[in-house]
Amino acid sequence: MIDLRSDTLTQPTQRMREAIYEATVGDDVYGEDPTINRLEELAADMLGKENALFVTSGTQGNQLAVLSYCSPGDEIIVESESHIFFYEGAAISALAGVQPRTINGIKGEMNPSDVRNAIRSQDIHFPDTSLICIENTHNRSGGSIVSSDNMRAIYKIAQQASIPVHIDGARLFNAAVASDKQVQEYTQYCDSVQVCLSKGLGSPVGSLIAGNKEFIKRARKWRKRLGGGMRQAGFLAASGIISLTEMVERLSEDHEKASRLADAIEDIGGLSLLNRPDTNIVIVNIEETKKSNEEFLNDLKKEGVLAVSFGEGLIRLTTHYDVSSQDIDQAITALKRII
Ligand code: TLP
Repeated sequence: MIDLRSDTLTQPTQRMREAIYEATVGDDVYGEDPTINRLEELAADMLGKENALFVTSGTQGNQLAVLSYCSPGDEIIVESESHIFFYEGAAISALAGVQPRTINGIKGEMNPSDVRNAIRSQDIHFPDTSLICIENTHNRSGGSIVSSDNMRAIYKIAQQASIPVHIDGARLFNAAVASDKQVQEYTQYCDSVQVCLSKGLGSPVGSLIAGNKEFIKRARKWRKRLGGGMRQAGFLAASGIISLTEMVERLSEDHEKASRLADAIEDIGGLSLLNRPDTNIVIVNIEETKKSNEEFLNDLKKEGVLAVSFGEGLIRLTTHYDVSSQDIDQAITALKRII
């Protein structure tokens, strides 16, 4: 089976398995896991922030940011198709007690003046705006890159209003590699950032959040409250170190595969792209085929290819480490056959 459902599906590499086997570990709730400490230092350094924290998942990392910055009754500004709003089970409301103020972006980019207008003024009727979130790359727009110019403009507005900015950077390294920029070109325009190790970077589990010391201290406490204080989790961190040191540059291979897949899809009558992919996500509009998403995905599965539904008439194909160039050829053939 060629599994294009998500880049979360990668299996740990041989190097990761060796690092996991050899890891020196300790109790991280006591701060005594040397491998976790090393991963957190490495991440803080790469992301240009004071401190970092190893967390169970991207969702947990995002939620820790919301919990650390906000109080119940606050409002946070999020893009209307962002993961934090769309896919996290309303955790911002269920856990942090905040309400979302959504802004429709274009390919994930919120217009800075829309952000400025959405910030609440002081009025007894209004909630306080306590956080602005940016997702980069933006999953539901097809892994599109939010430009550093857009981020700079939003960050400036946020700073003028003394509101922190959090980046959901589950795939921020994809943005950096695809735009040939250092990841800090993006992270300089935020107060905190979440990056996933378990997507294109191939680790089995884990994310990191990074920010200043005070933020990480608060997030560490929230992580513990949520039961995310792991013990000898250095086995997972060992793989995370391989992700950050050996798996970043190779993301360009995933982008190249997505681009080739997109080229072929553009030539198949009945299929069209939501956007040209900037990175590793290809969203295909199948409406013209007159098949339901379910039918289309079942037909594709019969041809040995897995994809996911991404809304009415849309399916998502995601490239990753465990998808070879030959797999892409086969996926293209499968798409042609089912049309
Ligand atoms: N995204 C998953 C699904 O939840 C949709 C996927 O297969 O793409 N931020 C972004 C932008 C994400 O795409 C995801 C995962 C997360 C956060 C959450 O990460 P995890 O799954 O580690 O909680």
